[in-house]
Amino acid sequence: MNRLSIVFLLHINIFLAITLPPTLTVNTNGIPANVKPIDEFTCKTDDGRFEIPLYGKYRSGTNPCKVCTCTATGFLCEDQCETVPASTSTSTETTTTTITTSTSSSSSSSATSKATVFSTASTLSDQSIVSSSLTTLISPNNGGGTTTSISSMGGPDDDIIDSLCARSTPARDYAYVDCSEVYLAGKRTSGIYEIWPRTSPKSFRVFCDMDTDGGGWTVIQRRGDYNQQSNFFVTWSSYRRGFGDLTRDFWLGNEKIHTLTNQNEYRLHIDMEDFNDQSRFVDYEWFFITDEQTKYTLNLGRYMTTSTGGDSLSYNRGMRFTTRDQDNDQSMSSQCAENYKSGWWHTGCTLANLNGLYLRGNDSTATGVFWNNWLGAKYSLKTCAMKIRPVGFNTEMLS
Ligand SMILES: [Ca+2]
Repeated sequence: MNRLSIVFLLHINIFLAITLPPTLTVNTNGIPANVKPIDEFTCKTDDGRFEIPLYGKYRSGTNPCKVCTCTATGFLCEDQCETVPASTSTSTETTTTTITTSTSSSSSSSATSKATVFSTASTLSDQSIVSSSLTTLISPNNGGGTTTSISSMGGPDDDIIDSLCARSTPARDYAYVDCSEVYLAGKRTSGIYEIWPRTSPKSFRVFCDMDTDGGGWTVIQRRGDYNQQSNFFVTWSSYRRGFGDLTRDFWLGNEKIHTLTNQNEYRLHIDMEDFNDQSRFVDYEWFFITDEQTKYTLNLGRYMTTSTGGDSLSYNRGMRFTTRDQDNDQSMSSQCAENYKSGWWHTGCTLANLNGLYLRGNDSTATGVFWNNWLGAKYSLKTCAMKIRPVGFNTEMLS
């Protein structure tokens, strides 16, 4: 061994002496502690159903306000429903608008709204959380999300993971359960916002209509005369997940619509336009869809007589969702989704086909975007949008 080698080994020994602990810690079971790879460290939830990796987050199904982070010493939980001063909230919001008046009343309205909404939490099942993949909750390496930067919905669920960890700071910005709460928090510009329905295991982006009839609408579907058209004649899994572009035409996704419409009582509003600058709207007193197990069945209140477009949706009441690859309709002889080129709550088959082909006006095939009781089944509309808002929204605004 030459002199150089001896010097080298001496340095290595000095280095190891400095960097390594003198002894390995051993726990009471005789197993060396701290040897478990960090990516295998987990925290088990109280109910024993889930193991959450280190730094992963878990949202309680029984207390939606409680969000827990797995740490080396167990879950560290925080109440994300705390109301922070409105000024703090708006200062961090990238899409904050011109509303500057009555921040205190806005804040209290929001709190009132949330208290009302949460009072129904105990009636909700944990099923939606169980049925969702909790592994998607885990995202120790992600960065912060924004409310406006990403609108595409067609990709994997990964694109909405980012927002989960971002939610913890500041909590209030990501605590809105729908667009009505976004509105009540003072954000009055239509656009894309982050929401987190109470029974959803993760947040996601939606388009909020803050202009129609007082605003606060969460848009669940939209069609329009865009150069680039999304394909609505797609499969069950696409309708479940959602597709399209929130800034253009899209279907929000049956799973998201399910979690949204089961956290509160929602009104359904549909706006429509033809190619002659005529427009109509319809309202249904309430609206929700069931879970995937029961095929996202359409539950629909009465048609409101103040509507102008005619009642073309009551015919589909109580129907299961049908897509090109899953026939849940009432017709024994035909596949309604195939016949009408849409995913819809087909009966046998339908008077409304808002997810049909985008055919621009008259078409003889009755496969377009139609609302039969306005322009018939052989006129494909220029625009339509389906949107929901809590039934008590106006009352809350006045209180
Ligand atoms: Ca059939």
